[in-house]
Parts: sequence; C-alpha cells; structure tokens
Amino acid sequence: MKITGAALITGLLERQGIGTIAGIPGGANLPLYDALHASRIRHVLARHEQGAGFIAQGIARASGRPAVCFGTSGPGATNLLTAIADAKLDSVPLVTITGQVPRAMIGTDAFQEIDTYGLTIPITKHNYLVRSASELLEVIPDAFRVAASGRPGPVVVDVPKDVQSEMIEVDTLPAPGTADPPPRGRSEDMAHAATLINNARRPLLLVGAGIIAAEASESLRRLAETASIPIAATLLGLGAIPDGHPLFVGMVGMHAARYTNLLLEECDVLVALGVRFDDRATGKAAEFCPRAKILHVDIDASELGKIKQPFLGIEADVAEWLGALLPRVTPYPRVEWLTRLRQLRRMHPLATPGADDPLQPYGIIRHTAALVGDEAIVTSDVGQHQMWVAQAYPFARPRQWLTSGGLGTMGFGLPAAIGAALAAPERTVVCFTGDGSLLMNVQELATAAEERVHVKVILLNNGHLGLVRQQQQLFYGGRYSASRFHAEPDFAAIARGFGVAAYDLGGTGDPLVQLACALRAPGPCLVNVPIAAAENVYPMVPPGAANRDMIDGGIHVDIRA
Ligand SMILES: Cc1ncc(C[n+]2csc(CCOP(=O)(O)OP(=O)(O)O)c2C)c(N)n1
Ligand SMILES: [Mg+2]
Repeated sequence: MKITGAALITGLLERQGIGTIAGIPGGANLPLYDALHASRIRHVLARHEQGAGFIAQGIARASGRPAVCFGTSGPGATNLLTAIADAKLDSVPLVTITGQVPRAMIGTDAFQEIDTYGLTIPITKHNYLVRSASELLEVIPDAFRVAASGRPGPVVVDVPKDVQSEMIEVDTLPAPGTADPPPRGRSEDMAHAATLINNARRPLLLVGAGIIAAEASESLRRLAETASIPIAATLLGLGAIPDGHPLFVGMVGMHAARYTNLLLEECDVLVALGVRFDDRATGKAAEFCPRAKILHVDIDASELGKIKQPFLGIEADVAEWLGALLPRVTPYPRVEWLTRLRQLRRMHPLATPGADDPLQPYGIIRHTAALVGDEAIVTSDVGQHQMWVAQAYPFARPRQWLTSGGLGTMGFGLPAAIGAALAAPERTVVCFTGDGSLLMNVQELATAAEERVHVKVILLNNGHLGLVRQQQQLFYGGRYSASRFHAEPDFAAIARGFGVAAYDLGGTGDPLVQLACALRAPGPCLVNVPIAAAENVYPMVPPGAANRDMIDGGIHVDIRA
C-alpha cells in the first residue's frame, strides 16, 4: 500500500495498542494531525504542551503501559521538556512525538525550529531524529521497546514535516515494539541473599517505584509475611503494600514518621527493592541505615552503588527475583524485632492533628479518602499538601498514587489526574493540589471540562507557596521572601469560568456535606479548602541532615499579616 509517513505513525501507534493521545497541533505536525483525523485513536486536546505531557504520564502511570503525547516543533517541543524530564526521573514510559521543520530547513533557524534532539538527549532514555518515512517502520516500534524495557522511561521521536508527508510503499507493518526480557540476577547471588535474610535479626524492606513498575506487590507481601519483615516505602513506593497491613511502617525520609526513621537506624539488613536512594529518602546518605548490610535489587545496574555501596547488589527484575527467592526464605516469626517495631510505633507515631476536621490538612485528606474508597486514584501536586497526602492517605494498592517524585514538578497534579481518568474512566480520580501548583497548569481545567473526566480537584488553599514558607520559617530565620501570595484568586470562580463545578468548604454550608456532594457528582469539580497558612508538615529532616535528626511540630509560627 502507498502511505504517508504520518499515516504510518498513526497506524503503528494503533498497532502498539495506543487508544488515547494528548497533544496540541501546530505548523510542523499538521500532517500528523491530518492522519489522526482518519485514525481510531482518540485525541485529547490539551491547553498547554506541558499539560499534554502530564496527561500522557497520567495514562502511563495509572496503566503501567507506555503512553503518547504530541507537540509541534519549537515552542511545542520546549513546552514538553518538563514533562519529559519528570518522566525520566520517575521512570515513566512516555513516548513523545514532535513535529520538526522540513529536512531542508534544519539548521537554518527556520520558523519554530529548535534542536529537539539536542535538547532532549539528557532527559530521555533515547531519542530519534527521523530522516525518512521508511525509518519510521523501525523507529516507532523501537521507541516503545526502549520506553518499556528494563527501567522504563521517556523516548522522543522528532519527525520533520516533509517526512510526515512523504509517500512510501509499505507491504506489511512491523510487529509492535515490546519490552526486552529483563535481567534475572545470578544464581549464586540468590543463595547469598537468602542466607543474608534468613540470618538477619532486624531486617527491613525498603520499596520504591521499581516494585510498582515490576508489579511485584504480591511477592513482596509474601516475603514480608513469611519472614516477618517490616516494609517501609519511598514516596513513589506508597501503595505497594496496603497502608493498613501490620508490617507496613510508612514512608521513609524527610517527612517520615519518627518511628519509621528509627527503624531504619536499628535495622541490620536493609532489603532495598527498586529504589534509588534519593536524598529526600535517605537524608545524609552516609548516615542512612548505619547498622545495616544493604541488599539492593534493581533492574538498572547503574543504580547499584551509585549512592550507597550495597553489601550485595543484584541487577534483576524485582518481581522475578522475589519469585525465585521466596522458596529459599525460612518462615520466621521474629518476635523480638516486631515487638520493637510496635514499641517504637507506640512511642513515636505519625501525629495527624486535626484528622477529624475537614478544614485541616490531615482532616480533608482522611475525609476524602473515606468518601472515595480504595478504588479511587489519587494524584498530587508538589508542596506541603503533597507531603500531607503521602503521610496520611491510606493507599491500598499499586498505581493508586501518582505524584511527581524526582523532579518535584508543580503543575503535575491536574493533568496527571486527567490522564489517569482517561485510562481508568470507571474510577474517581482525586487531585490534591496547592494554590501555587494549581496555577501552573490551571488551563487544563478546560481539558477536564471538555473531556468530562471524573477528576476531583481538592485545593488545599493556604495563600502561600507553603513548603517554601515552611523552609523560610525553619531555616531562614522567618524571613519570608516571595512565598506569600498577596493577590488571592477566587479559585471557585476560575473553575466555573472553565466550565468546572466548584465548591468552597470555607463558605456557609457544612463542609463535610459539601465535600460528599462534590465527590459524588459525575464529571470534574474543584473543591476549595481554606487551610491555615501557619500549618507545617512535621516531622521534618532539615535538608542535608541525617534522618535521625528530625524536627517535630510544636514550634509555633508567626505569619505576618
Ligand atoms: C515548577 C516548580 N517551581 C518551583 C518549585 C519549588 N517549590 C516546591 S514546593 C513549592 C510551593 C508549592 O506551593 P503550593 O502548590 O501552594 O503548595 P503548598 O506547599 O502551599 O501546599 C515551590 C514553589 C517546584 N517544586 N516546581
Ligand atoms: Mg499553597
């Protein structure tokens, strides 16, 4: 058959099983949009390319499969960069297809020409500048293979406009690109690892995004229960084990409960699965788990020894590795260690003041969770609200919690929630956001209204860049520099202006009744929740300090009027 490069792209995307693409058209990708018109793929018109990138991330994070976004050349491509970089740091399989100026104009500073290939080298797993339509036959399946293989991540395919329009003769389309078989780990290491775990007196599991990417939750639970090993999670590992599981000991690091960080101090073997020892998790890395031998399993060999030298480092898919390990693990009650766990938890629990009050941070989070149930998906933006959710939301399953961990991108929450809702239309998606973060991609409220997605934006509105204000209060002598908003927008009016229903829990009605009503109604809505500006996230490890040196609440704040 005779086919254009653009139709080849949409045909290959269909073969990859891509049902939805987010993007924005422009001069350099018009042929691609023309081909999309004739394709079965649903296109979601974002209102900013960063929004499109995060919508695709929301689809990928919620489904575990690669997702696609489109942008035009020049500003379309540069607007996508943040979402691509975010996908790199959090290992999200994202395939971005950008338009480029025609081949003959590359290098001439043509209208909307930018070196997308060059710009995306450091923030992708791999990228391509396609030089002929026939190359697409290899490049598109390969892009999906790379995005999904090993440690997932973003791939960029930059396609000049004339390549999109080029007609070629194609007999058959190639098979879809699929992930390469993962590394399995060496068998001699397996015996060694089993001995280490069986002989440990105070072992602790630390799980991260890799456990969720590998879909290893079930094996994780079996290992923990068989050998009585408590499980701590990084920010991106939350949900790997249900919050209520007796062996789950919460999130580690900067905003962990004190007992969790104390367990890390005392453990003698740390079984670290699919984690990368990010500084927000470890605190001062040299003093992280000072008494422990570290057994580190990761699909990406470059993580082994990057931050913490493991006693035993294993390059393997954690799901396969756990499956092979389980028969070698001796069932063991470990009474002493679990007694110590309960004692520390009793002495230094996570304090959640105001958990009953829907107008306080922990209260709005707990009430929302109770109303939407375990089936809901939860996204967040970045700031205090993100940390309160991470601390207090009772996550019940993998892929329930979507947040920007590594890059910490304000503006992630709303578009990621739209993506999650597109991937799982039967679920409610709750987006906890802040008054700073929401404004960074607020235009996506229009996309939410257009797509009628079941996205509930819960805005913890403190009139501040709260996490910045908290650091200025605690570490910069209370000198508040550019962390307070003097103009406070009417977010309910803004939402309504975009065609999104809005509720204000600070109004006259009963806040709980209003919240229930907002969460029950179909389609998108925004719930404005006034939060006292003085609220801080505690405990907190000062940046650069060891995790044991946590600051607790109690310091009261004087926020200047
Ligand atoms: C794009 C981007 N710019 C700046 C920052 C730095 N930053 C981290 S948290 C934060 C404040 C966020 O404010 P808000 O969304 O209102 O959340 P709050 O902390 O008040 O809950 C800022 C500015 C960031 N993470 N991302
Ligand atoms: Mg705020």
